[in-house]
Amino acid sequence: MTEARVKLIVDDIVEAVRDVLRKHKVTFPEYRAGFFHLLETAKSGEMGLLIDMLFNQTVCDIEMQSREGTRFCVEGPYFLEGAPEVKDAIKLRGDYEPLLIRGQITSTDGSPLNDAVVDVWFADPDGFYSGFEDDFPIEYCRGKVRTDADGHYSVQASVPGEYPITRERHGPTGQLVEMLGRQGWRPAHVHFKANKDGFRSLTTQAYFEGGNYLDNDPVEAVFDDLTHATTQEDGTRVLDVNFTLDPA
Ligand code: MBD
Ligand code: FE
Repeated sequence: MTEARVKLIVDDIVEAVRDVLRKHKVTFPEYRAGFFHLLETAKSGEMGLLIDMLFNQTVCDIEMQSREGTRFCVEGPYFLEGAPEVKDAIKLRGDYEPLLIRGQITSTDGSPLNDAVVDVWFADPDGFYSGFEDDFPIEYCRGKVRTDADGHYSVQASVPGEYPITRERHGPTGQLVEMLGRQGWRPAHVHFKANKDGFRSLTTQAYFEGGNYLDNDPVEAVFDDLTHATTQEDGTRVLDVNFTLDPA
């Protein structure tokens, strides 16, 4: 990002916030209340959560104006660069229901993409992400899988829990969600980030047809084209998710 671009955008953010302060004749005590709320959010380690909840989907919408293929969707605050490469199975935790996640990655022209690398990450059944909790190392509930010669990938995972942005789990952010009159639970979802040389990186999510909170996601990141029915195969639940990558 260039310095000129930082100046352009930050100047406009500051001006937009000042406009709101003037519009609502914000008092000094109100200003301080907001100030301390943001400080508390930072102290609780929830700054990423707050910012992504409010703004990540907007940036994804902008991204979609200039790309083809699978919808780009919220990355959220819980992606980690260092997830292990996995062959067939991701390490799992808790009282989980197995979920086989598989699919094919193709280019916008329909050709299968071999050796594409897909980061897959999801919450455990209790709605926790690995790498963000003590005793929940990043080898769990996340991994990098690679497509074969026909562009297929397949990995054993677990059905993710719904994710609470609630007062009980997240103090300041959950409180804000309540004050805004929203409900705080994210629907169950799986995150993906697909990379292949010569193609634009794709970050997206998959949701489960018939799941809770699909109509009132606090992050506003649910779309029909990202919502999938699962099937049952040899007693295991299967989520088929194909991705179409946009040539760079
Ligand atoms: C999540 O699990 C998530 O994916 C986002 C975008 C925000 C909060 C929690
Ligand atoms: Fe998530």
